[in-house]
Amino acid sequence: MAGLFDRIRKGLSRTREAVAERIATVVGGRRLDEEVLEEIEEILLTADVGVDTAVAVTDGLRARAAAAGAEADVFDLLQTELEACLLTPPEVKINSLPTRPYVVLVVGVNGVGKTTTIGKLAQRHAEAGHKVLLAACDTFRAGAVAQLDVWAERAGVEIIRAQQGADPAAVAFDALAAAQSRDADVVFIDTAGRLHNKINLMEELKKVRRSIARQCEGAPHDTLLVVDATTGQNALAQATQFHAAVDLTGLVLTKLDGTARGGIAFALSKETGVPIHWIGMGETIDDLQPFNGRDFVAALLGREA
Ligand SMILES: Nc1nc2c(ncn2[C@@H]2O[C@H](COP(=O)(O)OP(=O)(O)O)[C@@H](O)[C@H]2O)c(=O)[nH]1
Ligand SMILES: [Mg+2]
Repeated sequence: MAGLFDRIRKGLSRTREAVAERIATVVGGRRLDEEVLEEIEEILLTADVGVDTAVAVTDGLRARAAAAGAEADVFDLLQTELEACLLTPPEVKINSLPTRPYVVLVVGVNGVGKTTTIGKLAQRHAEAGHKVLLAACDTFRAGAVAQLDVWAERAGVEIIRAQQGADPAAVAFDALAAAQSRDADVVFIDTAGRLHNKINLMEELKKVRRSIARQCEGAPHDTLLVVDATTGQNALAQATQFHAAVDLTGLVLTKLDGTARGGIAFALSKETGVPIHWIGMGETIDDLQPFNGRDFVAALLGREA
């Protein structure tokens, strides 16, 4: 779909300027010799793809360029090499939820876009005709429930609220009981932002997870970590530690519109082995799009869909 790809292209424009445009300048009709390869590696590193990915990609370019000789188009080679570094997410389950209620736990540090992402996903599911329930388990921050409320109203979906200071594990438990008795199709559990290196807060999150599993066998069916692309390498530390604590099934990479460091998508895939499910490129609902490695790389390199 051209419209969709254009949106991704637009969202990735700052990273594209930092990667594709600089690589085009460096290559500029030259052969892919060691000097050019080194400069490409450097450019990839500044876009936060991480050392492993940068080295793997330039090694791959070197090998492919040798095989293809003078015919090699560096952007064709880059597309193949970069795409190979990304993991394919499972098919987006909006149209065919495998079980009911399908429970999605959403975690991450403060301000990364958890509540916004839930609002956007709730709206998508509501549009698909699903009965959606939101569980406001961010009982820590004043105003957090009200913020989720706004999204619930906008999407026309139900919400289970809790008092500020309530035990988030108990709220999650109650929300799942409500989801079962009301026959909800999908439940999104919003949690308080927490630093990945605060042990007690990570323990609290594990407790939320256990509480969900106790009320609903097999749940959570997805545990999504939301990370802010503008934080660059710190996003990696977050992903590693949250994954160790609550077994992530997917990542949501937000705020790609505000950064030239979109290369973090590659480092995240490589280091955690957890696929990116969604990318966020702005604050409106259409700015959250399913992740597709091929389109992501094409948009990054300024190629056609
Ligand atoms: N530019 C941009 N802003 C975003 C994106 N996702 C979320 N935001 C904004 O980030 C801020 C924090 O979002 P919020 O959902 O409250 O984060 P939470 O603390 O993780 O729940 C809000 O102002 C959102 O509008 C995105 O993809 N791009
Ligand atoms: Mg929030």
